[in-house]
Amino acid sequence: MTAQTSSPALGQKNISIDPKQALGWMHTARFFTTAAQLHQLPEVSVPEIAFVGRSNAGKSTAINTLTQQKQLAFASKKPGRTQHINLFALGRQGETDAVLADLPGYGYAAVSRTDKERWQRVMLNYLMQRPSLSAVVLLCDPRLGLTELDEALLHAIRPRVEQGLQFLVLLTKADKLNRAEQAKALSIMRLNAGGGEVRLFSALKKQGVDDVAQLLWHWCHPAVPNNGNGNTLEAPPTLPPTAPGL
Ligand SMILES: Nc1nc2c(ncn2[C@@H]2O[C@H](COP(=O)(O)OP(=O)(O)OP(=O)(O)O)[C@@H](O)[C@H]2O)c(=O)[nH]1
Ligand SMILES: [Mg+2]
Repeated sequence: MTAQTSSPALGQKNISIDPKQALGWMHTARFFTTAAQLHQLPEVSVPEIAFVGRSNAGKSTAINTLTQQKQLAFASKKPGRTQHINLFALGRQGETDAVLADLPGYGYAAVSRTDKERWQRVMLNYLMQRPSLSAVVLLCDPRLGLTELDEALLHAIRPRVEQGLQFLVLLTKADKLNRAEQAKALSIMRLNAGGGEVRLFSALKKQGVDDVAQLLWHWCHPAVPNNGNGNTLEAPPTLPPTAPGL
């Protein structure tokens, strides 16, 4: 499905899941809930992966591409399309084992200053306090690079990354770059990503899709290295089940 191969780091950490299985798991995504305020979000007992980034970076499109669903998340040419935190459940019905969160983008010029500041506060509180948050996917259009708000976000999550929060920078719309520009964007971002993963991604060309699906699967199913028989075991979810419907 994609031009990219799995990263060596992924292979070293885990016995790599088959890309088809990872994509099958992503395809189980269904709408779970939506909230305008942090306190309206239900607690969840499974790993939550947040898609964040400036407005129009391609967050909703990336969710639709990874889940192979056309309209799960609202994507639009018009910036500011996503205005709530939307949660999607993953795993077979009744066996939710992860949640994806599509967040409104920041930096959209037409939004009033008060609304911008309110949203930035909500997002930073979400990133710093949400107990189930296990991974952050920061989407960045490599033609624009990291903005001041992206940098502020990276700074805000750093303590949680040090405590084990997984982190991926997705360089979106890679179809707009030639091969040399892609390689350059990748190496620049690797220097800035502070130890997080970095991948090129194109919803249009389906670039990076297999690799990212595998990475997210592994993050949500951390393998216990050895059970004594040379096999890997699935670790149970880290949080007790509390959320209704999960
Ligand atoms: N060429 C190209 N365009 C893309 C790609 N991904 C997204 N887009 C386009 O970028 C625009 C914005 O995409 P969205 O997914 O709505 O972006 P968003 O980050 O969710 O935006 P907000 O909800 O406003 O924060 C749409 O016109 C998409 O079609 C891609 O991989 N390649
Ligand atoms: Mg969106």
